[in-house]
Amino acid sequence: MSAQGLQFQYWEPRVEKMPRAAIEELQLTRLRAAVDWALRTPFYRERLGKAGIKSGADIRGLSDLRRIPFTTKHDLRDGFPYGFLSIPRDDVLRLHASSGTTGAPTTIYLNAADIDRWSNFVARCIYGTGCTRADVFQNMITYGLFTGGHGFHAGAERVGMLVIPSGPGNTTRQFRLMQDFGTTVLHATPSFLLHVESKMKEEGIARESIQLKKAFAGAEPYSEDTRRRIEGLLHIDVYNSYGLSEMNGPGVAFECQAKAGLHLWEDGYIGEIIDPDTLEPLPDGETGELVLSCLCREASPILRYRTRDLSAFYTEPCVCGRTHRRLRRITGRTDDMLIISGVNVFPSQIEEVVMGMKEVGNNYLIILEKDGALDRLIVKLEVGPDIFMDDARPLNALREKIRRTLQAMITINPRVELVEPGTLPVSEGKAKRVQDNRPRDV
Ligand code: DLL
Repeated sequence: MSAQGLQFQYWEPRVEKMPRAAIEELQLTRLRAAVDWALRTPFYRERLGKAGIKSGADIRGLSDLRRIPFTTKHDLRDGFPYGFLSIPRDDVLRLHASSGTTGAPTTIYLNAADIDRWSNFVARCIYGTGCTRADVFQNMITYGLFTGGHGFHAGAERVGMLVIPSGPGNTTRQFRLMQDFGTTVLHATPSFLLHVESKMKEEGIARESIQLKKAFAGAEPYSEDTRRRIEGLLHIDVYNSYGLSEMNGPGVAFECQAKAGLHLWEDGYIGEIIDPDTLEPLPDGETGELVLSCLCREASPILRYRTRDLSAFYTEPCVCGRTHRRLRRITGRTDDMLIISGVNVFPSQIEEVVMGMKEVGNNYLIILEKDGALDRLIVKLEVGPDIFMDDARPLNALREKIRRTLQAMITINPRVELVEPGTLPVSEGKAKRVQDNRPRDV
């Protein structure tokens, strides 16, 4: 099929172009099964029980979704480590955890069927952008507990691409890999892609020496302007990729070649947009908080998860012919979570570290800036009254101790600045502890 001169290709044409009524029927069947899986977890046994849901059969129609209480990140943390596990531990093959947290991370578990379905969703996303087994895929995103590396790795292998598991960082090595193996597709955060571009200039890498055609960019918010900038600078197509660990990771919603919103894979996820204050559902087209239910995971079923991400559903059909509704680019969040170079950080995590140190005074400030294309985190702290500012050695030791402890907690290396007591601004109302000076992206 072709529109706007594009040749669309489908990984699973029957599913991707399924009539709406059939999608909804499938969702209902899968929701009932998901409720049955959920009822095997301590958390949902209690929550769903209170809502009068004792079995999947109690869900009569999709409108009964609203009878299911919301699940929040707090709930997931409270349920750590096994409150959301629905199968015997011996049947679990892997776990992933939300980035940026070490204390009580939100953990999800996957069995063999879960990994298989997740990989298939990612393959569907990748293939839908026109990739084939002839492509060489350089996965410049973090592996480890983060879902981005492993999720894309598996999806790209399933498409049959040659996968280079480079992970992020070390641009010189990244360029070598691109040149040596003829990389055609990149995966990274949008800020790392911008960084790659400026390093390319700096290191004198000629564009003709690499064969890049496209990139998948996600894990953090970015604007249409940023996308165009990356596309223009690197001469590639950039596709927006949305996902979250609680819903497996990447592969939840993705742009097709029309690049006009992200198709939410509605055979795997049910999406709702709600008013974050009244918690009432909003009609298609209106902006609100995205709530997602996972229909494709047995080991950690999560229903009606409040993502805190702000988006809206586009109502008109997509030129690509896919029937799965499209989400508008995520424009922000309804909570205070910061995304620093793709890593999720709550200001409260930083507070926990700094306020736990007796040498630290009462006031601190979290500053976010751009260092070229990359994010920089600066934590500015007043020292306690017993610390002398003119004694450099203990001051340096303290700075280093705070830096190390923070890095261990949030995985990001901050710049720590110490100032005299009483010098940071004190606000009369609510303390304003975060100064996000990164250019507003949306
Ligand atoms: O960031 C999963 C992922 C990996 C997505 C690779 C895409 C590519 P978390 O670490 O749990 O998971 O962070 C999820 O990141 O709730 C959004 O706030 C934000 N986010 C993810 N993708 C986008 C995007 C992964 N394309 C949180 N645009 C989400 C805007 C995004 N925000």
